[in-house]
Amino acid sequence: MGGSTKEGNPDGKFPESRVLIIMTGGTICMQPSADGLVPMSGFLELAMAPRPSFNDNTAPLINITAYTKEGHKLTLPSLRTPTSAYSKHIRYSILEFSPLLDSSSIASAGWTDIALTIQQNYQHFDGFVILHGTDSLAYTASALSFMLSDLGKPVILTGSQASIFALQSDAVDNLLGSLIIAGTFTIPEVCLFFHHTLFRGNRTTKVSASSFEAFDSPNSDALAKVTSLGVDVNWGLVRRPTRIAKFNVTKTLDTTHVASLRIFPGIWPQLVDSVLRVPDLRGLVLETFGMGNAPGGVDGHLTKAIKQAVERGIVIVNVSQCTNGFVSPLYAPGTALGRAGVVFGGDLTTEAALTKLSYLLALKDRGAIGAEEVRGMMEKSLRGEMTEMRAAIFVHPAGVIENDGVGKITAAESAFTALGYAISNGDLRTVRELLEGDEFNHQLLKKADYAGNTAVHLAAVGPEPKILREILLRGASVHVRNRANNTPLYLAEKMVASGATPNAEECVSLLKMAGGHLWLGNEESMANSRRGSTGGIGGENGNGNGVGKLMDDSSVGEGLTLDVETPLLALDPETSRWEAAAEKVRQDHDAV
Ligand code: ASN
Repeated sequence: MGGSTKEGNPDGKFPESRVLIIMTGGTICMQPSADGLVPMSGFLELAMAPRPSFNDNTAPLINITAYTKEGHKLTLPSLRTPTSAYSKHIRYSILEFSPLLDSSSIASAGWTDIALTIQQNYQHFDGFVILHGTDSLAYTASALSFMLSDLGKPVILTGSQASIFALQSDAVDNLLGSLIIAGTFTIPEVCLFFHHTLFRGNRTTKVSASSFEAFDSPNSDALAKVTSLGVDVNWGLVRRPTRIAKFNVTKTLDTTHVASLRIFPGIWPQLVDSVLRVPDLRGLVLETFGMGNAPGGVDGHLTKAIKQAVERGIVIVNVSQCTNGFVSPLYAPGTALGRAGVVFGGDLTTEAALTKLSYLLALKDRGAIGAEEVRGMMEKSLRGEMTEMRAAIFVHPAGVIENDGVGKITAAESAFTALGYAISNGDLRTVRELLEGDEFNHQLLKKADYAGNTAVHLAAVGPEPKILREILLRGASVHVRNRANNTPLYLAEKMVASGATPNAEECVSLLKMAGGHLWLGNEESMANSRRGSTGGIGGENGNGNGVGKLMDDSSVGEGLTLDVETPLLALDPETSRWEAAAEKVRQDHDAV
């Protein structure tokens, strides 16, 4: 088994993951014209296909399925990268928007288009890369972070300062880095990748108009760095789910009733008052000095104008003009603003404050939240966009699990082994004990055994659904696939079919509630294999259910193609089990 060569993986050796690139425009795809630089279509053929780092040329150009934002089926040509440092190819396609934009012209309708496109394609891809101009990139990244709730897969925005067609450009590095991260790491966040650095999108701001180091997230460390040794992910910072819920999209933001205003020395209070009296204005981001101060003090005209606006129901959010630091009512002028009813936005960027306000006002419009909740939620972190002021938590020294010092790996390995045994014994108390406490224990949720099974895989086929629930509520991903390419949901469904555990159905429904889905790419792989050329990845290490040698889930096989060693881990492309599984996938898809 697995001896035949499969399309999309001709060497039969390395898995493929699948990424959808959504092209919205920006310098990255621009070419000179009589009117200056303008975006050009045909990026896959013109910019990516000719470059060996984006096209390994060993696999035929196969068509894959994607969907428009309206849900219309598309058949798109795809390419794949050479094998990455993570022993994986990234297969990708590009869905180009029309018209392509200079990002200075993007508005909330564009954010809606991106969000809906992700939603329509969510089940078909491991991750998403959004190509976008840099001018408004931090706004789009912030907006999407609020629009996409209970996200389980990486969404990475990038662009470049120089066109990919220019001789000296940052485009290839930015795009390749984004593609590899999106196809390799289950980072369930809206991120921005630029100049070898992965940022949380809603923490970013554009800091340079021309330098390749164009973005920074001044109040938050990077989520990952690309170095000569590979991608160094700061897993301690990556957000994880805290509830069991499916991925969902808020389709529109209310950007038409918000504004931002930058205070300056000598600003005319009447001017601020006029802005606050713009008909239908509902929210204002006030960029103040330092830690949140504005001229005038308690009895000043400015403070009075602000107080009256708050009384009229306008939400005014105080953010700092400084790139670094936060606002607080420490000084008298800031305290006066607080007493006037201004909401303190902590260390929010203006981009995040404005889009968050637009998001909350849209929720209020739909009746999902009330006016007081808008104010309350502005001061709380919804997507990691602000630092919440609370007691410092103990974080285990970085890298204890991730790094590969021999003794440390042994400690992590034995902890994961213990977790595996507790799961298979249905021992909820021990599972809790093992996962309780510091960051070190939480890292266990990102670990996998030698067959690539994470704690979620093990719990999905274990005897106790309460354990699965516990693990999901602690932030484990339902999307990681084991070395044989299977999600926890797939394994749980197999258990139901075999009637092996009485509780398997509960596991299936829990996983579905948490956004788990079957892998629709299998259908295409199957169609390819029917056409006679096939490809497999190593399920060769799979041992089924056991807890074997420890691996990091970042290097777990997430490929599209399957190989066989053990029943639960893989399907045989040459038998009818393929057909049965694909039929099941199709039925599931229809039911969605
Ligand atoms: N004006 C361009 C844009 O934002 C700038 C860039 O992408 N570097 O679309």
